[in-house]
Amino acid sequence: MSDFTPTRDDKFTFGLWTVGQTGRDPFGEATRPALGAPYIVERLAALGAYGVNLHDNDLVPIDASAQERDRIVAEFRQALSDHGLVVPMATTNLFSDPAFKDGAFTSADARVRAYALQKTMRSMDLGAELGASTYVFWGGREGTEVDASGKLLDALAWFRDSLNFLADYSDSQGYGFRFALEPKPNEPRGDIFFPTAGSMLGFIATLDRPERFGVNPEFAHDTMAGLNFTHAVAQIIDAGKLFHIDLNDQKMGRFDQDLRFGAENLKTAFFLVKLLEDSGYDGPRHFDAHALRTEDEAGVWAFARGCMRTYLMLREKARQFDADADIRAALGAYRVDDAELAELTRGFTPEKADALKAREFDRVALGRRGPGLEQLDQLTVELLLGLRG
Ligand code: GLT
Ligand code: MN
Ligand code: MN
Repeated sequence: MSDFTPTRDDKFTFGLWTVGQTGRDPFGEATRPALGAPYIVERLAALGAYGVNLHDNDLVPIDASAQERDRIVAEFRQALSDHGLVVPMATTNLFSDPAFKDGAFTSADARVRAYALQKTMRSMDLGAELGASTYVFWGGREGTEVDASGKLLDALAWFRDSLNFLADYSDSQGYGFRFALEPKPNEPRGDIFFPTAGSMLGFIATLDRPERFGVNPEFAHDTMAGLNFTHAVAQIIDAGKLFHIDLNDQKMGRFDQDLRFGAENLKTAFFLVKLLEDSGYDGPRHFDAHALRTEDEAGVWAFARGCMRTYLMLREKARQFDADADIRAALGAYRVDDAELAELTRGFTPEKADALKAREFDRVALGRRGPGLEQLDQLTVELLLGLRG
């Protein structure tokens, strides 16, 4: 039995911006010092992480000279190779600079849209140089407060044009990126375009090369809006579009809290881990979260260790769930299989339709059956509380 210490094989990753977060929020200044990127690499490696992800400006300041950029990147690459970490994912900061205050790819100003493309191409160059294979787009500023702007349909078209352009850029450079689009309903904009996984999936189908694009769902983003994150991830997996995932936690209906994984909704986290493991998803488990503002540096590493330990503990619980005889019996009783009906209802033929229409069902008996879900759920709670052997 594991002692829940992660190894590289668990593929846990953190963004430079996550453990590097200094506690700044809209109401208060930083509460802990910034950490250098090479130091973050060293500490994450010691904790058993697999990789580190970044925005361009997490590593290279937006106004750095070419020489400064090359020096910073060389030092970072040295740290990665010294400590055996990889960079599986890269992304662009298209939200912090005032130039992007009314959107990047969806700005009403053609100059901002062009600058966003330029910045993203340069950031893709950096990601490719660091070996990243996944490229995330989180459109934090792609939205509105004022729909009198009248740009809703234009914004969708501008966003599509930009992604098509960048997919072709990736091909022209031989980067081979898989792009992962990250939905969020609001914050920092009043309303962000593409608020849910389903809206991203619908949009991806309209791109020139939809096979290059998938989704990067985030636990907190669906939970903020009162949605069931595990259901969203199931739909993304079903569509073959789970290219990356952001794990964290969140109270429903609040500002984006980015809490430690499992800190708030343990049962949902359990079913999410079970779904990921059962599905065979083999990409990074990325923690897009940060330590509470109350914490010092020790609290940051306790946070990072906690994210990974909780994932591993829930993975162990998922194995126990599958092996538990009472749970297996409850699940067996819940599902009713019928080979003849399965044949009749799969693959339309006029004969099957006629046979089905002629079939007698005991509707009242169907409605009378108790599926045993209360018992199944209680067994799950007891398992999670460690009270089932
Ligand atoms: C920012 C945001 C996240 C995104 C990151 C990638 S940046 O922290 O809150 O959800 O995944 O751009
Ligand atoms: Mn995220
Ligand atoms: Mn978030």
